[in-house]
Amino acid sequence: MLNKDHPRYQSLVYREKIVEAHENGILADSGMIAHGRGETFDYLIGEKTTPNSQNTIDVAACYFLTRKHPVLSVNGNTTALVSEDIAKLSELLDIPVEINLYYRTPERIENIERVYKDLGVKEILGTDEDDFIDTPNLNGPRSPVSIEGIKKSDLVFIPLEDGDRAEKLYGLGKDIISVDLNPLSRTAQTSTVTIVDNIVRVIPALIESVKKYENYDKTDIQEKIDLFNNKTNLNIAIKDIIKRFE
Ligand code: PTJ
Repeated sequence: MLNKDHPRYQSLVYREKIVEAHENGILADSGMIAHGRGETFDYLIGEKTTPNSQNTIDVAACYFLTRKHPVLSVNGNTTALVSEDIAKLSELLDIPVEINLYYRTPERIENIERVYKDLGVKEILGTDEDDFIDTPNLNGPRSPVSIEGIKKSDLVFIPLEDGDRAEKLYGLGKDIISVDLNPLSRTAQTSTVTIVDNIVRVIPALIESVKKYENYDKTDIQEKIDLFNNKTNLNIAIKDIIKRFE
């Protein structure tokens, strides 16, 4: 029953998806708070992909194209907002989707697994049938990771979550690509590549970018990676916000 003329129509559509995912046992209760946090930062960045974010998305695409075992780690919020695009990205790159939840319950795992199964994802990891191993120095329900997935991976894509896991996985020598609208969060600050943008814009843009860069020469792809510096990227993201209000 949403009015398409409403000035914040898109934002209301995503809120509805969030509410629906909560009703369907996909989204954690706190997922609503996390979404509201994200909305605030999205408002500050202007609710669009900046040139700096587009460049970071291109760098992320280059990482995906050069690593042997990338994994897409998903939680409730990511599933609520962009499950279809995650399934497309998983197919395009032929890489697994691993469910990793902060508020892990068998019911939520089952509900999220069903979403990706219905979308035809070939390899879904992190379910209760998996063989797990703990992430060193990380406590809590996010610590166990699939031996075939995140444990084996050299690149983990972690959209939208809190910081300690990104830090610990990075410490294990893995490259971390995160998507976080808050450029100051611990996840943002400890990742190899931080895309400061809304996940709903990032995944479609990332799919396009992978399609573009897969035709590039390996040396050009490596050069794109080598020229990137995440600290500079985050500083530009913060300056982009300040510039909007000067
Ligand atoms: O599904 P679970 O059980 O794994 O729980 C997931 C949540 C999101 C509840 C949990 O990871 C959490 O509490 O996260 P935080 O600490 O609220 O962090 C979420 C981060 O994502 C914040 O920095 C938000 O600004 C950011 N964020 C929220 N929505 C979006 C976003 N970033 C990109 N796109 C969004 N749509």
